[in-house]
Amino acid sequence: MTEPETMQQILQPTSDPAWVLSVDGYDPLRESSIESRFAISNGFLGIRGARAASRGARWVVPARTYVAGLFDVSGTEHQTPGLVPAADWLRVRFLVAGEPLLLHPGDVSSHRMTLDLRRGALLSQGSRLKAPALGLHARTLRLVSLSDRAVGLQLIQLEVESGTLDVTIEASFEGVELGLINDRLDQDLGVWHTTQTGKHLAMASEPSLQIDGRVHPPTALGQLTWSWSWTCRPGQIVRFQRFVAVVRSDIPNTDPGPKARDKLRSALHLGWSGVFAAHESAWAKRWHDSGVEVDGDAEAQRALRFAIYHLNSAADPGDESVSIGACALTGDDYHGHVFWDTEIFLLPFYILTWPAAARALLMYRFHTLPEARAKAARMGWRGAFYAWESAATGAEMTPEEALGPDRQVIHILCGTQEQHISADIAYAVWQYWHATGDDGFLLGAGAEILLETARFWASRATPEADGRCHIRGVIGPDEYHEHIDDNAYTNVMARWNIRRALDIAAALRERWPACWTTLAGRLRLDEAELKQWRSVADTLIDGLQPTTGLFEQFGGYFGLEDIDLAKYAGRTVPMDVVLGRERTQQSQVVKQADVVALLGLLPEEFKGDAPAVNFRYYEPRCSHGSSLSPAMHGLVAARLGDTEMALRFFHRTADIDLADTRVATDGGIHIAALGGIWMLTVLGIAGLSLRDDGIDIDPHLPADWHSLAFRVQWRGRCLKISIDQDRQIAEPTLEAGEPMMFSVRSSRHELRQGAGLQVSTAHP
Ligand code: IFM
Repeated sequence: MTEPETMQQILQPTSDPAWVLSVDGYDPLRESSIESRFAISNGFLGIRGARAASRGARWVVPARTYVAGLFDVSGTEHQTPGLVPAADWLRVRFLVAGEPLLLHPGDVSSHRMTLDLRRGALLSQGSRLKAPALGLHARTLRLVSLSDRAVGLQLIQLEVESGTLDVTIEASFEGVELGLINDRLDQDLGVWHTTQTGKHLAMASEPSLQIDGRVHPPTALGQLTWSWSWTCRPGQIVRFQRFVAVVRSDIPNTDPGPKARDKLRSALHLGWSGVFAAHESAWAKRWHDSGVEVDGDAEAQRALRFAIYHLNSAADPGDESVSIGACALTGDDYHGHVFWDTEIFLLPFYILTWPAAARALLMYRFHTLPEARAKAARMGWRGAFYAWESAATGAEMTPEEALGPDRQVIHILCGTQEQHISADIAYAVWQYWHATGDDGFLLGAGAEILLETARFWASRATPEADGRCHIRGVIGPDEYHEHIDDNAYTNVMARWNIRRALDIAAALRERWPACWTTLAGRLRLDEAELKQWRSVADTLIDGLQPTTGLFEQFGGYFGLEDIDLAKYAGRTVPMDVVLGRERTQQSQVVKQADVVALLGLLPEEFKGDAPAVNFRYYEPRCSHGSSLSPAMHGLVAARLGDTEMALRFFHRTADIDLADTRVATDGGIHIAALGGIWMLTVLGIAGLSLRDDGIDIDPHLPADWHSLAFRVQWRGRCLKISIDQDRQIAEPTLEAGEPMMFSVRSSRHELRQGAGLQVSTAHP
């Protein structure tokens, strides 16, 4: 932004429909899902898209505000520690002649709420608030700054259309007593702490009001409350602006209040236009680095924009003490807990478009290693067994029980049996290092994660009479089958984890011997143990049937009841509800990509025609009972060249959060599915894979996609890749960094800055 924009301009959403998501009117049944979808976030602060006009006595309904890492046990509702919402700092009440303005459905019929994906802002406009003798036209904007993540901004502009009346605007915080314990409430600052986790939160705020360009001082002040009274007249333009600065401290007995005030002061110094400009340019940089352009399929383009918007909103490269929960900062579902979703479905996006964010997410796993070690030790194993559900410290957060659809208590075994999480984290560590060449990370953190997770597997797998090692009593990604033996996904990922750890041990010894001596000494790792790891990896059973090339999902799977899922097409509930838990467990019905996920992550483990053989076997048996599932299937279908099926899975994934039919969005968006859309597109449809000396693509564009273009970062280089289906060429451009290799399948080329390259994508 070169010229400072006027507030009028900023309150105007972009007119390009490809960059916005809009909703008109008010439908109480859809409100919760809209709030999730229209959430704004910067990875530190997340605010649900509660609309600016409600039917209640308040003008602004409470907008749940989440602060990354603010975990606590919240009251009596449930004892699982979860994210506790902070106070809603956006509250505004409008009083006409002393009475709160009540809105009725008809009053907000012209109301339009718009999520501006390009600028990362939520806008509303067109509300005609009609009190008995007053007509107002309102426009609003809210954002949480991507430039300074502590800062939020709210703007409201009112145009008085009719009526001369005494009015009051009251700005306050809602929920100051909710969830957190109040340390102090000053006029402009609140400080709270959590009940059990020793965290502190401070929120400092300053609103102001201008009438026809002149500052109107508050007529009354209270604790985090400001009000302005005046006589409103037709033609008046009233502008309200509010800044908030939020600071979390994880150090017990500290007061983050002064820091929040400092942050607020800096924001006030910049002013709303300065805050907006910095935020907008931070978003422009993210879109430059991570945007994906599809020509020829507007719906797919919209789905990608929406996905990339939320992915960019979810991460904070500046905070290594937090990771991204299953719903990011957009809702209460899963209590803000972190699952394998982050490493397997989100990290590919961050590694290739935002390495600093990827690094911070992996450092969170490094900082939570002590809890992972403690969990392994508690269960009688060695090394690091990460929490299936992780929060602030990395301690296991998976609830032990839940109520099933029939109100029966179900014992949840994932916290002890869904062990593949340790290999998933090791996988992401390796992918990050391989893609970025960040040796500092490897030496300071990554190697230790790889070694400790490998040590876990080597202690977890048991040699048996058949001369093979087995891993019994686990749950794979397909959570319908519990307490199973030798899950192919788990075992092959575990074997891969051990082998990569051995590679790293060898690399450290050769290239960084002093570092190896220190690390091996600290971990008490000797040659005999490395030898035992090698033997476990070499003898670990993997379920591969040499005659067919099929991996058996787990021991005994092929003997289970084979149910034709096509007969259940059109069902509205998950398959385990249709069949009941017991029958599902005795069947081959799969909840989500399991062997297919293995194929997506480690295609090199599938030789010859095994990729197609396994996909054809497992795809019809998958009921997609998890939002993670369709994208992984789409990725594999695309790589296998089944572009139509890939596109069907693309749209199915996009519908999870964008279609109005999915009530499950009420509790937050499904960030893994959104990461999956990017993976499906870049790793599947473009067929991007990383080599030791560069990047390879193998494109399979859907018929309507004339072209596909995106950027990736690889070992300090920035690369733009455009694939033109009509001309059957790929045009890679090296925008920054040293020469590298670029291949379309087996056609290899050196890529240099400033030297254009066109490579045929035609299949022979
Ligand atoms: O991690 C997933 C799991 O694979 C299926 N149930 C939901 C979790 C959170 O998204």
